[in-house]
Amino acid sequence: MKLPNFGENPSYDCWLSYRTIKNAEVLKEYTEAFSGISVLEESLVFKTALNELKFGLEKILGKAPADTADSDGGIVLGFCENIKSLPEELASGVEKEGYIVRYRDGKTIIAGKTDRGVLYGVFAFLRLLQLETPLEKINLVNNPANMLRMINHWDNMDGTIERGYAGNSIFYANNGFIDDKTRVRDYARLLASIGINGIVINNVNVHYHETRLITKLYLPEVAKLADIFREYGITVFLSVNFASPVELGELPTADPLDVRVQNWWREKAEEIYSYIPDFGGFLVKADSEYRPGPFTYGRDHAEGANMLAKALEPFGGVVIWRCFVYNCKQDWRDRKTDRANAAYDTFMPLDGKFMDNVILQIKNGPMDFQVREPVSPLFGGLTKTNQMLELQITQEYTGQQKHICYLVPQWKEILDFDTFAEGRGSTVREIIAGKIYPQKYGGIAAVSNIGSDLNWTGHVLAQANLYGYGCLAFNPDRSAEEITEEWVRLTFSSHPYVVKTISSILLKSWRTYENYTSPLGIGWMVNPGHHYGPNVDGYEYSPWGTYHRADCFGIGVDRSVETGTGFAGRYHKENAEMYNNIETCPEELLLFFHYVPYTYRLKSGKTLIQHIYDTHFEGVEQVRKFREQWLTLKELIDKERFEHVLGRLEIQIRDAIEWRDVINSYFYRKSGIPDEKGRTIY
Ligand code: GCW
Repeated sequence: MKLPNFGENPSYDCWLSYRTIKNAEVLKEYTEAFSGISVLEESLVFKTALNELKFGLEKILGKAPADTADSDGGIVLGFCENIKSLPEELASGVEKEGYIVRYRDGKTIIAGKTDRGVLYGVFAFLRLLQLETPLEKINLVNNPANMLRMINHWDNMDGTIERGYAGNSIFYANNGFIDDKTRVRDYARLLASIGINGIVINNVNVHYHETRLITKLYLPEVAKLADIFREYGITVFLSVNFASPVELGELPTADPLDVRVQNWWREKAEEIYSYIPDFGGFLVKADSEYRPGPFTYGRDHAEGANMLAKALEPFGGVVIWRCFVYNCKQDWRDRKTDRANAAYDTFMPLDGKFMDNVILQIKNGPMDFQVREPVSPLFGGLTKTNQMLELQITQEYTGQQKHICYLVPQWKEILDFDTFAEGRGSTVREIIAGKIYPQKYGGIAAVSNIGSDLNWTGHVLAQANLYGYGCLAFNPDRSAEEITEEWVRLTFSSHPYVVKTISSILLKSWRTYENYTSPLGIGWMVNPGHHYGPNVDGYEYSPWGTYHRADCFGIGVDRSVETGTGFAGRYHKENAEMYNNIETCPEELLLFFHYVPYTYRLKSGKTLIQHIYDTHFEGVEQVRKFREQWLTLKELIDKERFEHVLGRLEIQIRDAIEWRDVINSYFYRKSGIPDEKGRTIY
């Protein structure tokens, strides 16, 4: 397949389309103001920054800038300390990887403390131009809130992507690496433009071939990828198999306390760093969903993680250790064991036992990326351990990029969630940024939603999830509305009607998806294996409704302290009391925390069963409305993306109807209570 160059295909360009400014006045003003560039430093990333700046300016202004900026009309690109005209009080506000972009009296400064900062500054500057920002408003100081802003790939070397909905891997095919790296470079560019600074390039489920990524068979190839990402200020990490020494046939054990194992990993680290001197470190999924781990040897997760951390320490590498640990073989008759408790109960006793180059990566909720979950109580629970938040951009349980489900509003809620760990204001975003408890490393990671599809994300509107993730990772204070509007303007156009219409669809889409799928925090209810489509008892680890516990009287899981699994009690007092009590529990999580009779009256005055029926009917109507709204954009956006989204909406309507009917009929049969409105429930 011949790839388009940037600027040739709007689906491929994503938010970097760089359309030439049509407004003659603005164009004239900009052309005068940004006629030349001078560069004060030299480095790999600086070179990228300069190239990006030239490329973007030429597209947006329709004219290449000159290589000088001696007089007015110049852009100066450099480190803060080397730019004499930059007032000290401004320069001192810029932190590592932050930037300043400022137009003043005919001169523009794009500066940072590091070359990554300058690169981010360039992309921010180009965004401001694309948004036709008045010159006097070109004045930004931005520092990333999170130290690590990562993307995790669940790519396998056979070219498939676990939970990938946008084609195949752009890194691998046929158990090897793809030679043509054009796509990788374009991807690095997209990621750098939103401030991503780390990438894990293989699946956390490390199979036969990927186990060999850390051997000389593949390290030269990994190094080639690292070379490309490095140009864009992105550090490469690998997921590793905890049992590597055994699976590579080199040792009889992978016991972390065995000296042979420790030495093996130390030598392995040395070997990896000889290929990739700035290698980031390992991501590890251990003792989870049949992956090997320290439990095999009677060791705990701190012992496992620290062994790897010790090996990486001399080289400045880190171990990112996932907390997604639970027993997938739970007996359905066992009503006390609760998967929601698993990560908390495994890791809380280990708080403070990890080395300082270990970071625990915690999924946002205690279960698994459902459309609605409470925040994991490990946030605010752990006080002496580096921690990172893990989100899922790929829409495993949220419509698999066939449905529009814009997740930025969900992520905002998670980041803004107050744990009360140190009183009011102990939000998740403050915790992962290391502001509540000091931590050497911290930040945020998310599972990628991109693949080899020409439009990257399968559904064009799913590009907004990747964009929004990057924005929030850099600056979680930004509002969902602002990010959304910006994305639409960069990606489609600044036409007010287009901006209003697409933003409105995106911002309503999460709630809409929730309406026709899973009510009030109950989750799951999907087909086994691929997790698409409605099946109330279907999820593979939840036979006979282990996770929803619906019977003829009611539905929901009692997670209260007194009569339930006790999960509600894992939170700090304010939240524990709120969740524990059915009266104060937020309704959107009611069934997550409580078993509730179908006849229970919600705050709306409706019974629970009527609420289930109504929201499912409503969800379908909302998707139909999305389609109507989309149709009005026909003359205002390009044909290709118009038709594409329309096609996806048709699928979404069809599947939303199926969801509605399967869920409603299931609960009608269980409860025996008819719909008050007399609608047909199949
Ligand atoms: O949600 C589950 C997914 C698995 C995934 C696992 C995890 C990579 O269904 O496909 O494995 O989570 O996060 O490890």
